Amino acid sequence: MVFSYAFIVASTNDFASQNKLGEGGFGPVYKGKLSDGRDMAIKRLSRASGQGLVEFKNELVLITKLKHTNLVRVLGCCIHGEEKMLIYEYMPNKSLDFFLFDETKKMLLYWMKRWNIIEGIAQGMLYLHKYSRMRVIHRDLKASNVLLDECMNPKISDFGMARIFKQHETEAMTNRVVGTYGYIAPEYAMEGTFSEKSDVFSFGVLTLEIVSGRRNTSFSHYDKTLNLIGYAWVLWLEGDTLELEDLTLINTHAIHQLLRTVHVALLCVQENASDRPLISGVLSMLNNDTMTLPVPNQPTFFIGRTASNSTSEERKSNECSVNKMTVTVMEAR
Ligand SMILES: *[C@@H]1O[C@H](CO)[C@@H](O)[C@H](O)[C@H]1NC(C)=O
Ligand SMILES: *[C@@H]1O[C@H](CO)[C@@H](O)[C@H](O)[C@H]1NC(C)=O
Ligand SMILES: *[C@@H]1O[C@H](CO)[C@@H](O)[C@H](O)[C@H]1NC(C)=O
Ligand SMILES: CC(=O)N[C@H]1CO[C@H](CO)[C@@H](O)[C@@H]1O
Ligand SMILES: CC(=O)N[C@H]1CO[C@H](CO)[C@@H](O)[C@@H]1O
Repeated sequence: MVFSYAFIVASTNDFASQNKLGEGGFGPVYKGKLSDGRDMAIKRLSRASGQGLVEFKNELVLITKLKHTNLVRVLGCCIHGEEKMLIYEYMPNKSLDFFLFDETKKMLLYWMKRWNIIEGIAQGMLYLHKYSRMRVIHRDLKASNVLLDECMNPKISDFGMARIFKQHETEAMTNRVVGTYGYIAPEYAMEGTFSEKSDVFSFGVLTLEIVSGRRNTSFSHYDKTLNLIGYAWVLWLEGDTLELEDLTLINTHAIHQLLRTVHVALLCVQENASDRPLISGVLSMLNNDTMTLPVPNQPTFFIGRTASNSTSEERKSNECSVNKMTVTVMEAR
């Protein structure tokens, strides 16, 4: 559906700042009202992003064909000269990062909610990878791209970087690596190769964030350059996975489920893409308590971006996206 510019301007009170919901990957997002009274979210693509038209059309063509309860629905678009806007269904509870990384709001996400969110994201991905009529690689799965509906069900959004694969295609190369630092798989960051398995990698990072309520960024626990993956791995080796969980109220069944979830996440972030499961495998492992899980190989540890006061030497090595580390703490086992 095409919306008129005049309608959008009226509905957002000329993009008034009090109607601004946030800043997405390609520009600000505003809240407006549909003529039937329902709320809508308007993503106004920034002209400065320089990534306009191609991604816009990409997203539009893709997303209008995709329908799944764990994907956000697009209602239409608006094109006005240079201006391009996407109109989405409105998600009252914002995005996952808004809750997950906030000290008080994260308390609302008790374990069962988190588990439902992880499972829902996996279901949405399974649809993208397998059950939509196309095969879609999202390429930018992260907490801020997971929106929450009024019941806190997850909805994957932001298909601006997604790619459609032909049925026989299993991986593709690109010269322009897009995505978000910290979520992108090593083979994608280094060689530009992306596939279902690079989405699975991002899912693994996201799952560790959801379980721990902590960002992928640096940790001070053992070494401030060790990030979430490294941290989860070290705790897993030490049989200390529960330390990842930031909530105290949890019953025995939930502990079992939580350990299983972290185990599956570690399988997803394995360095060698062929060792990682497909998302269909991820779902069976998450849902079937009796299935034996393979032992994960050591993941690649990303070095977190350090504080701005780091030396330029350090900064240079941090910019290099992939780095292997020896974890000396393993000896403490
Ligand atoms: C990844 O695993 C596959 C299958 O086990 C193996 O053939 C390949 O050499 C491995 N790649 C690397 C870089 O280790
Ligand atoms: C769960 O996994 C076990 C062991 O792999 C398998 O035998 C069983 O059929 C699975 N159950 C379901 C419901 O898929
Ligand atoms: C860098 O900044 C952090 C806090 O922002 C501070 O604790 C640390 O001492 C600083 N390091 C140096 C080398 O200035
Ligand atoms: C946790 C939370 O903020 N939930 C809210 C989600 O949105 C619905 C509808 O706006 C609210 O009623 C919930 O309180
Ligand atoms: C170190 C690292 O990977 N940081 C990234 C974690 O994810 C956020 C997005 O949520 C990125 O902005 C960071 O760069």
